[in-house]
Amino acid sequence: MTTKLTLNEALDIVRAPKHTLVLCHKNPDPDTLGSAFGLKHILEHFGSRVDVACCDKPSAKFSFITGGACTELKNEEYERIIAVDVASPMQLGELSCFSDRVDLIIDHHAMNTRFAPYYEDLGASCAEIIFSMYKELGIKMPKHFFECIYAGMSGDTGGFRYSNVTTRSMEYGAEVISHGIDHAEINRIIFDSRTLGEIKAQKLTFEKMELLCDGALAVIMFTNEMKDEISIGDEDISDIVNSIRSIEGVLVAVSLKQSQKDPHKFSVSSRSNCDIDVSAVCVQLGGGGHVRASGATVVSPDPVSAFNTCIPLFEKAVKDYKDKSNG
Ligand SMILES: [Mn+2]
Repeated sequence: MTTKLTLNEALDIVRAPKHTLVLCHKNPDPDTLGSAFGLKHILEHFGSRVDVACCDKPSAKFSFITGGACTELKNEEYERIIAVDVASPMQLGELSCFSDRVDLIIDHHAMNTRFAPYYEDLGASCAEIIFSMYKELGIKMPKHFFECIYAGMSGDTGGFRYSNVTTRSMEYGAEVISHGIDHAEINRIIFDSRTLGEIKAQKLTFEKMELLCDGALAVIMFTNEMKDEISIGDEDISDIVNSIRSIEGVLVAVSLKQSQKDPHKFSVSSRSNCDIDVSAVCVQLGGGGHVRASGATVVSPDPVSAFNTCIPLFEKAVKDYKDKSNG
């Protein structure tokens, strides 16, 4: 049984100066990174020494968030561990060994498994929560803090466009911008800039993807063999599900990515363009997330069996939705 904390209880933890490890979720996106590095500023303000760690290497384009800081786990002893934007121990990937030592979870996922004392708020991004902490604390923060927060807010809302955007998202966004950050440049980096490896991955994705359920379900299985073929790494395919999701007529997009470190592991990312709840499907696969953006990791001997484990569940969800819509 874990404890639900109030904002002030969470802030009491944050205020205590301690040598702290902040953990991000695997496949790091702007929200987990922006929340972690934003929180690092707050913790440092109160005299803590802070390292941020993630099991996967962040894309080079997010160095404006990390400031080039190492996000590999250092061989140090920490007095306190805080997880940000992490819905379950599984989402820590290889750092899940720390899950039973986490002192505080700060998260916005409705499906959070609450594996440690947690402070949650179901806002559009975890960065919104870090920003609400900053507001409550009434402290002064450097410009980089606001860049981190903006990156998280914008990343998880697709540039303040998704259905998760609330009036609070817009109000916070406006307040963050008032600190003189270059929000247009941050959005350009997140949404309009790709590494060459990502472009190559996108090209191969469009060649190899499959359209099922009469074009309503787009699926890409990205194998290690495909990565070798175009000399790219895992960091280049973190976002491929969003490429196929934009195809007209697609209701649900799913990517299955074979891990280079462990070829028997396949990470599933799913996006819904409608009311189909992809998190319900991902829960069946041992994962979870948001209604319209969810993931899981499946263990399978080979790509074909990974496909056969996952895709029929998504097909069923799409078919059920279509049947219901057709009355
Ligand atoms: Mn998030």
